[in-house]
Amino acid sequence: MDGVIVDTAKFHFKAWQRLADSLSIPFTEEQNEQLKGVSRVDSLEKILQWGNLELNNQKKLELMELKNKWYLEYVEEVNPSDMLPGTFQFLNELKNAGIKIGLGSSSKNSILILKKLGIIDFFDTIVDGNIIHMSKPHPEVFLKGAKDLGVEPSETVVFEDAISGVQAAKAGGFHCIGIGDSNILNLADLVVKSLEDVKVETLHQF
Ligand code: GL1
Repeated sequence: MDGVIVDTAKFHFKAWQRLADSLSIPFTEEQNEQLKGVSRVDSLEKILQWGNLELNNQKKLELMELKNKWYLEYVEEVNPSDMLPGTFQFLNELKNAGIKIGLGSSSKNSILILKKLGIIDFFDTIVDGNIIHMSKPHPEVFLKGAKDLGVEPSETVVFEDAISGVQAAKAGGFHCIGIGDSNILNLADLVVKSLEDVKVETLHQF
C-alpha cells in the first residue's frame, strides 16, 4: 500500500525522521529504504540499533505511539488525489478482468488509508499489520493473502516498492513487479516506474 498505491511512504519517513531526531540518532534516506515495508516495531528496533540505544519496552511503546501520532497528523488530509499514478485505472482494469485483488501491507493503518482513498471495496482481502505476526521480508503477509483469495503463489503477482517486500514475495514463491528504482529493487521479476506502466496483459507474461 504505502508507496505502491498511495504516496504515504513520505509521511512514514517524515515521522520516523522526527522520532530519530528527538533521540539524536542520525537517519538518512538510504537508511529509510531499509525501513520501507517493515512493521512499526521492527522499524523502531532498527533505528535504535543504528543509534546504539537500548531502551525498555515501556519506552519503546511510548515512542511507537508518538511516531504513529505524528504519522496520523500527516495523513489527516490524505484523499484520492494522493493515489500514485495509474492506481485507480489499474484497480478498475483488474476488477473488469475478473482478477482477484488482495492488499498485503505491514501497516496497522491500512483500513484508515484505504477508506480515505475511497478504494476499499476493490479489495477481496486485506492482510495488514494487525493480522500478521512476522513482518516483511517474511512472506507471511502474501501467503495469507493468497490463501484468502484461494490462489497459489505461482499464479499471483505481488506489487512492491520496498526491498523487504520484494524479498518477501520471492521467498513465498510469488511473481513480483517492483514499483520504483530497478537498482534498488533488483530482485523483482520486472521493475516499472508506477502502476501507470502496468496493464492486465503485463501480468500474462508470468
Ligand atoms: C508500519 C511502519 C511504516 C511502514 C509501514 C509499511 O506502518 O510504521 O513505517 O513501514 O508499516 O508500509 P504503521 O505504523 O502504519 O503500522
